[in-house]
Amino acid sequence: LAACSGTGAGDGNAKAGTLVGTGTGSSCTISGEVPVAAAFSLTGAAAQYGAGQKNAVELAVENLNKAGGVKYKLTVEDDQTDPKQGIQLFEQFVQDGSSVIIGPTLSNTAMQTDPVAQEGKTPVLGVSNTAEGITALGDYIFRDSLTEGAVIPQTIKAAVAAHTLKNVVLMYSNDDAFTTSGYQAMKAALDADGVKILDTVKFSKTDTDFHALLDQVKNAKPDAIVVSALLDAAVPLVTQARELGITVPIVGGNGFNSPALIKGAGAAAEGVIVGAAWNSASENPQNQQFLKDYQAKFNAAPDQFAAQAYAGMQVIDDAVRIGCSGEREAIKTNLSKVKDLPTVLGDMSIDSNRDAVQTALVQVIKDGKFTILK
Ligand code: 1QQ
Repeated sequence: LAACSGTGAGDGNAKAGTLVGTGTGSSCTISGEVPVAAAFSLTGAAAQYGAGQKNAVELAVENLNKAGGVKYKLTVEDDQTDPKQGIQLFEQFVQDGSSVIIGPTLSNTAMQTDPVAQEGKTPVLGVSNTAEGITALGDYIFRDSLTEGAVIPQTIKAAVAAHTLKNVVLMYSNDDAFTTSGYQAMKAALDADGVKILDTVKFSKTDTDFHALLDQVKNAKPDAIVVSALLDAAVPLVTQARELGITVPIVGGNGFNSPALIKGAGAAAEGVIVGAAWNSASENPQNQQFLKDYQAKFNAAPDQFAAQAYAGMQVIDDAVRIGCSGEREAIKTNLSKVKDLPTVLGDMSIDSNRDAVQTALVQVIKDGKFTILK
């Protein structure tokens, strides 16, 4: 084995009973298994996002465990789309010695769970949290998911350019951390681009009947509707908008980034514009391999949330190998050192705010598929 040439916890020889190994990078060898815990929404309102996340981390661990030198022991639990359940899981993960926590699925849950991990000095990597302020919860909190603030401005610019938008109506559910943050990013981007907001329409994430609100939207005669919503509201909203004869473009935030929108809204989803961290057709060889592996293991195609979850394990593995340590403090220190890591999402870095740095793109739904608009 190569002698450890790095700095930090990986220096020197392995101590018995610890997850500190020898070597760095591909030569890192750690004797014990590194325990990784994930909390995803496998039931409840966000289950359509969580299922693929679980699959993807399982696949990633399976592949990473073949690389040699470092082995991960993965536990995935269901937060039930309920912050209270999420808090219980995080308390359990902190107590049971998990080296790092992945998740939870929703920012709305993360706002309540991440302080538990921060308090318990256990690093967290969010893989789908896009609301402002998540990583500001503490120095143990990281994410590989681009924020609404990072993605929405280029999404709005691309929509404005494609459809010469001058006047829009903004719609959002005001009882969720992610949708509220998305709304703020949308408003700021529209203001910056000189697009007039004719009306701002609020609803609840549990609403499914949008007819009255959409009548109001239709009467305002906007050039587009800009929507910050999760799937359970997004599907009926988009469907009913088309039923009511609203034909203008609909622009969504990260909540729209799911094949479940296309499946649920059918033809009504055509033309929907959404910013994204990943396009399935990316020729990145890692992505091509990921598509193949995922299809073979789960007999289904992955979505953006699955790709981000897979990349999350790649980011954790890089951090572990940088310090050749699976200890909490080392992972916390070394997550910040992940730079230009080739992943299924493309090259990924973690910045000094513990947020993801990665190229975003803008998609439009065409013929039942997410295609690249810009
Ligand atoms: C958040 C999101 C959701 C769409 C993740 C599934 O972006 O809650 O932050």
